Amino acid sequence: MAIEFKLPNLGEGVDSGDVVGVGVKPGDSVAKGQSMFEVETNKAVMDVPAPADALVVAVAVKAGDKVKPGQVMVTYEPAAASAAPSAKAAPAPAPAAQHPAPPTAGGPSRIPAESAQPSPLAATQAPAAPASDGRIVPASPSVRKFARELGVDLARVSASGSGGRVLEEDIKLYVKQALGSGASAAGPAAPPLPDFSKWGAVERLPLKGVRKATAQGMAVAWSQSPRVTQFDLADISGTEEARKKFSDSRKGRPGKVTVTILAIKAVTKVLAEFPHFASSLDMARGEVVRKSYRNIGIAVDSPGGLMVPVVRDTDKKSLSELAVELESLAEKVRTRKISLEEMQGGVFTISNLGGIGGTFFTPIVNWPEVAILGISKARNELQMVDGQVESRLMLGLSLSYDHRVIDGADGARFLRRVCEVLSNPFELVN
Ligand code: CAO
Repeated sequence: MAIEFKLPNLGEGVDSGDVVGVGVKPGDSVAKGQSMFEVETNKAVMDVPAPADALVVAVAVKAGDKVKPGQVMVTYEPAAASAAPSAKAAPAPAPAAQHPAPPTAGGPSRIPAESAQPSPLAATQAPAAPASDGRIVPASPSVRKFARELGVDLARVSASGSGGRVLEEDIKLYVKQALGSGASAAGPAAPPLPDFSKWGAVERLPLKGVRKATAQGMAVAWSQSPRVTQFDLADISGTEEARKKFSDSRKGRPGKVTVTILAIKAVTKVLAEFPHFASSLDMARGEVVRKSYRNIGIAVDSPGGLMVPVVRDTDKKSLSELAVELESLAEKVRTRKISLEEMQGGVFTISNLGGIGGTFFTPIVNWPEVAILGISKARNELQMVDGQVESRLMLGLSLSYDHRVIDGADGARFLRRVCEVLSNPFELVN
């Protein structure tokens, strides 16, 4: 009996992807776990593995197709049913022609898409359809029906019932919140564009992958977070001297302690004094969600686009441990090996453009966080110190924050403290 294999869950918040590689054709034998497709989502390229030893009967998608979880990818017969001999390994999917060349010889990141529960094979006759993230969300049949009628994905609803059950009130709250947010993920509809070709030649490039995710994420962040940006200057002359000495003493060892690492330390320290900067606002419930863990996202520029991997437990790590972790995460971003999990769970973000230049900028809060620190290039400036003009190394800092949660005075105090900590090597390591 032929079985339809449907695309499993692609990860939290990922509702579609582009097929960039097809590694099977009708008549192929595949082994369980063997990669059949490569699907590029807004975060990474994922392998879609075979769910069982099987004989491929038909392939329902081709390179370039947009696919969604639950969509039929192949029809197959289980190896036993088709009396196929033990499946042999087929070649890995060839990247489609339009897939951009990977930045390194290692190739694009391949993250196996997790199987939907209870099993992707049960897709045609699943008793209770799993939520979009593949989980079976506990809810009564009437609540399920209610969600279906409103087109609500249960996986996205915060459950307040016992044992994680979603209640009807939870769905109403979710809908209220969604309506309250006004704009769609891509922002409010913009007026139609003029016909640019009237003025000269134009080229239209598809908006996809990381670029598309960035466009959507920024529109959400911009519309959701009424923000203010505060600027300040940190005198890092002494710290930079200490950093250089420390770096020289560690030459050749992994984990370079850079300005970004010092900023992670400083922000972590100041978050302990201003815990509401590590929160999120739940307007629907009328609550501020305060997080006591300290995971800091770092904006990383890469050929694949801007990504924000998260350095974990920054309050428990030394400068060199943070440096080793950031080096590894930045490398994974640049070689497209970063996983979704490694880009989730941040409470605050740092964006350092100092390697490129500029004085100040206005970073966009990485919603649902409430604050982000932008770092510009440190430069020598003449400053008055104890009545004398001196050349000091000054680092331009820009703190954007969500004014619904943070008042201007606290924004200024927070940033001043970051400057103080960054200016004093003893405060940094204490
Ligand atoms: N001012 C002066 N010097 C700086 C600096 C700054 N703001 N930031 C870094 N430097 C120094 C470092 O201390 C290091 O000095 P040494 O060579 O003397 O040790 C040198 O520049 C190289 O640093 P780096 O850039 O390799 O490492 P980093 O840890 O500072 O930064 C990372 C890592 C991942 C943040 C960076 O490589 C990057 O991708 N930056 C871009 C972030 C971005 O795109 N932001 C925009 C987001 S919004 O569109």
